[in-house]
Amino acid sequence: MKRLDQILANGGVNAELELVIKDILVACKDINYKLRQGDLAGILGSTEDENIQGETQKMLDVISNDLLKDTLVTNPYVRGVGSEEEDYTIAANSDGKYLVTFDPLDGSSNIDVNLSVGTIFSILEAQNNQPGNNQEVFLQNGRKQVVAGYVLYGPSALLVLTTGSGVNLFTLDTNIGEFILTKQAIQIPVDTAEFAINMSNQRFWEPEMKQYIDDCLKGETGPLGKRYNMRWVASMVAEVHRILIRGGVFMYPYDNRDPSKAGKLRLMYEGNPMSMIVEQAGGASSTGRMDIMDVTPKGIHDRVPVILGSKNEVEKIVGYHKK
Ligand code: P6P
Repeated sequence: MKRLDQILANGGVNAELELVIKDILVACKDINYKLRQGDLAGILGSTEDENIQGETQKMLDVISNDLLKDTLVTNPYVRGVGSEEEDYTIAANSDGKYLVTFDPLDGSSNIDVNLSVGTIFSILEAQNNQPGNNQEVFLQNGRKQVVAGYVLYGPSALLVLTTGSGVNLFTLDTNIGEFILTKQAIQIPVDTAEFAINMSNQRFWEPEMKQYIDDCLKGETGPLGKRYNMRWVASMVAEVHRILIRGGVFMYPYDNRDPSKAGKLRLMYEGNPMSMIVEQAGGASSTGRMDIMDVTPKGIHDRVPVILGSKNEVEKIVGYHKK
């Protein structure tokens, strides 16, 4: 059974980057411990505060964010961090090489009902000497990511990680506090008959998305010629993990509830890291009109429409947007 550090050493990850990844995972192990305490530690429920996204913060959103932030800002190789829960990017060390963006607890609306949540993270290299509290240094497209990963706090605590040469899955052995390699070089099935979308937003979608879902629902006698199944967990990490393991397509498309926003999900710490993971596992990831990782960010909290998963199905959906 190989431990994470053995895989990183073999994966050509330099010692500095390895330390950044390890610090992220130190915080994630602590988040995992606190999640499993739940009500016993009195840390479920919401705070009185709203984050910059306009979402009410759960207590565990704040706890998870602080654990990651406090660990990373003291790492000598980190220039700065950007978080879904922080208004602005935060400076760490002016001579640090790496920038870390994260959604500390994705899917946190599920916490109070004991469903899966996760931490999503992405690592970029600073391309100039700007300090980490200047968001400009973060604004690189997803192709520039050197690491992407998530920790899924489910029945098992799982780490999915890519450093640019495939996707590996690790399971947390809580007896020794180590992530153990349990699946190597994951490949997403290129075809699927399972889609994940929040159907209650249907009336707000663009016609192209409405048409694709309508055609899915027509089943075997419709233009797509097969019977589709549907899932919606309201936790992107759980949906992406299901897709990595058995295929599928996840969509949070543009909708016109707030025309000023390109979508609900955020580019820098949801769209980009999940797109790197999915593409590294042989899947595809698109806004519907271009690859997500080719989108040029203008701000750390930019939104993006997300269509990702089984390659052939994503290409089909992109085809609807090109008609
Ligand atoms: P809705 C969680 O808040 C999240 O950012 C993703 O993890 C998830 O896929 C989506 O939003 C759920 O959104 O509108 O269905 O609650």
